[in-house]
Amino acid sequence: MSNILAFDIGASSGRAILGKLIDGRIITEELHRFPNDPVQTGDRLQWDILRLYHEIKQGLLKAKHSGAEPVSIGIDSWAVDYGFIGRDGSLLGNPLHYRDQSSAGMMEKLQDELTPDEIFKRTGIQFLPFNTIYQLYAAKSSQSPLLDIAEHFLMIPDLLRYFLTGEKYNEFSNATTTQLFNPFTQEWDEVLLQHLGLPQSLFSQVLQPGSPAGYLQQSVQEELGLGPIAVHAVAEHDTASAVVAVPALDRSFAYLSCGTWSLLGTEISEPIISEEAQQLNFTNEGGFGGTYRLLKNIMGLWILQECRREWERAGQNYSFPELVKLAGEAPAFSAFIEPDDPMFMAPGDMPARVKEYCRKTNQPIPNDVGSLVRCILESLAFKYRFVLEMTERLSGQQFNGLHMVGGGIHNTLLCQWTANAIGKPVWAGPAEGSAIGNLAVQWIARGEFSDIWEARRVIRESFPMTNYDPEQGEAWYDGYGQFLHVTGLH
Ligand code: ADP
Ligand code: LRH
Repeated sequence: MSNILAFDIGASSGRAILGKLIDGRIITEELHRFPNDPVQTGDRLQWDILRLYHEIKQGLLKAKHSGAEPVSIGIDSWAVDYGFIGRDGSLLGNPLHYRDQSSAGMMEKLQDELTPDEIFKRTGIQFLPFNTIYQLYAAKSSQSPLLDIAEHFLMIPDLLRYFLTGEKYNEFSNATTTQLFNPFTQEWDEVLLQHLGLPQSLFSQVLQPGSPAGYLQQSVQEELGLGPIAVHAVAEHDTASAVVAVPALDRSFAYLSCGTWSLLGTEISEPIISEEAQQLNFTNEGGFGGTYRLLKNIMGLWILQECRREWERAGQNYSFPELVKLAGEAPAFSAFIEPDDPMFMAPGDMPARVKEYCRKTNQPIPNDVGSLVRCILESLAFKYRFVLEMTERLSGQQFNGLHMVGGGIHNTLLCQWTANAIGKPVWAGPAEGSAIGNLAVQWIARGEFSDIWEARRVIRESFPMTNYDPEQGEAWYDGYGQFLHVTGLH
């Protein structure tokens, strides 16, 4: 049976997962896992892109040494970020992290020139301050010298794929997250590009997920001692790959991709670009096979990751399971945060910010680690309910449960609390959703699955799914009222 390889690089870590199809089941093996640590240089926060490329090569070497040279490779990663390629084919500068401060205030500034209505009608994409459109506007506004010499715009997976193959393509699911792609024309939006003063020639052909995207180039083959392995464009936005892997049987389903971010929504066949969608700040990101992902970003486990990092800096090391255990022992419904308050966006002293939020909303201050983690996790669970209800309203569907995928499902307390908060079952799995969705699209491209629904059925049969039924209904119902009151959400 042929082996294929998925590289899935999230904002906190990356992995190389080998996939095999044996007797109609998917067998995966994690060959390589590596941290994705951004680097602060002066006041700039950047991705260590060459280290990530190095780790991809390590993954390829590990595949070779295990005797499992793959016949196909796909790469997915987080969205919105990009690099430029110059005249000589080399990377110009270093990609900025979407949490870098350089695009702060740019969304508002651009909206003084182009109305939000105009931007939303042309793209269907939610307004997030770090969307590529605002990053590029920031580069323009600061007269970045890179813009004078840039010949090609490549997003993170495009760039890593280009290093492997030497071929320059953009990919559909990720391209939509720029807020510069027009889903009606299926092209980069001329009006928006013109307004930013960016030439069309900067942007490349947009490949649909599942398209062939070249082969390992000669120099890479020689360096690694490998053959001309095929590279496929997969659903290269990690959330798009995660949605491919949702093991739903019903065409109408809700999902929560739970990692650094929490992305909650549903899959639709046409973008919903209405006044209501804009007002609720929902997005219509591109998916596999011409589908769209009607969803909303929720700040997610980022807040917990940053707390952990802060405690580590202070010499207190906690693993995620330890933090979850402490949260389980802390008193319930004591204090809440609105996870999407902009104060939680930038890296920094997150425990202090959570306490500050509680102080300014006149709530008890969670002073110990367990109470603080509990405050974050309960607040996330309630925010999931809030966004799930919005998704139902906007899509005109009623969901009888929520599929959860991503590393966050290792947090069994969060899964249970989510079920309690929404008052419906949570079906958790697979944890490596993005990598499995990446593999699935390669198998579809190779004709080994007929379509996404066959892929989803096989994923369901190959990976365990844990059911969480809602508990303590009344307490969580009352808790939700308290959450809405404190956060002012309505
Ligand atoms: P990303 O792809 O965005 O980097 P992942 O999908 O790998 O993120 O999910 C990482 C998150 O999963 C961590 O921030 C952590 O909160 C959670 N997580 C991972 N492993 C565990 C665990 N054993 N127990 C509890 N939570 C976990
Ligand atoms: C999740 C994710 C999300 C984007 C954010 C930048 O990893 O790709 O879908 O909004 O990162």
